[in-house]
Amino acid sequence: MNSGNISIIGKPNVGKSTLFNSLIKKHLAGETNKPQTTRHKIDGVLYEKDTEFLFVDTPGINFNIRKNFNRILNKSALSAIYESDVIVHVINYYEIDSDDHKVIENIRSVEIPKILVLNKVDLDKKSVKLPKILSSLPKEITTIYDEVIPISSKKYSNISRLKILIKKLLPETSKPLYENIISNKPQDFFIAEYIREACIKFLSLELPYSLHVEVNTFNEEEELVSITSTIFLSKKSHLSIVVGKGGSMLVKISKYARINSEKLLGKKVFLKIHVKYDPKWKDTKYFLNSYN
Ligand SMILES: Nc1nc2c(ncn2[C@@H]2O[C@H](COP(=O)(O)OP(=O)(O)OP(=O)(O)O)[C@@H](O)[C@H]2O)c(=O)[nH]1
Ligand SMILES: [Mg+2]
Repeated sequence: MNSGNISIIGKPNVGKSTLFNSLIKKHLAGETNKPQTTRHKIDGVLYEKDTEFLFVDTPGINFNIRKNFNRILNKSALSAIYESDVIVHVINYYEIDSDDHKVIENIRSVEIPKILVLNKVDLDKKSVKLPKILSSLPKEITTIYDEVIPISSKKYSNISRLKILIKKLLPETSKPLYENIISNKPQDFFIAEYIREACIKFLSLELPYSLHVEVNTFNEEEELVSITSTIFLSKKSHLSIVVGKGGSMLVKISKYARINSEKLLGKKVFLKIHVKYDPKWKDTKYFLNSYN
């Protein structure tokens, strides 16, 4: 059989998490139209016939490294590259800009098989642009990659073909490495991520980057999982925005997170969310330990 780690990398917002979720056929990673949605490496295991894929979604590599936080995210993404057996580099199909080139510079001399994925081809409604783009890809780029493939993560097109290409590049192993698990991340990590994803989806752009979510208690019974969690905010004025008129925003966030949690856990979920003002959440042990 073939088995190994596949890192999914690229600049922010190109669709890495959407691709990751499409590959593993589960909603594990947050997908939104705002950059820097992913903050942690997230792994997901897929078993298919005689292949075991361990896909790793990573934070978008961001070259505005004046911000300390971006530096932490980049370190997390770049470390995934070195731990992988295959690198999947995702770009928007319609452009290779300077930020994509910077990612290319980071992987150019890494001796691990690489696939260039041109994502979002569904936007090319009449299929006019793609053939031109494929035929005009510069040689200095295509020679870096073992394979180049256009896909649409959102519409699931060419995903099976991508899996075949990955499989060919994975090492052979005598037995499975990750028997019977969905992910190496604990279940409460995903619950916190669903809440954060809902915040990014439903709240204004700058607010989600100034918040953090922790799961405080997680009690699993036979038919019900009871979870309490806290959203930490850096600004006092954000409290009323997150809670909303008569609590309406918090109800919306809670509903989104609960539905996704129930799908993941396969049980009814009771989810209680507290909201707290704490400008120092980036210094908390819980947050910092999450990068170890
Ligand atoms: N039309 C189209 N949109 C897509 C496709 N894949 C992803 N998107 C959209 O692109 C946006 C970004 O998707 P994400 O999966 O969150 O991107 P990401 O690269 O993980 O972003 P970061 O985690 O912020 O680095 C979302 O609005 C997705 O719905 C696709 O194949 N087609
Ligand atoms: Mg992402």
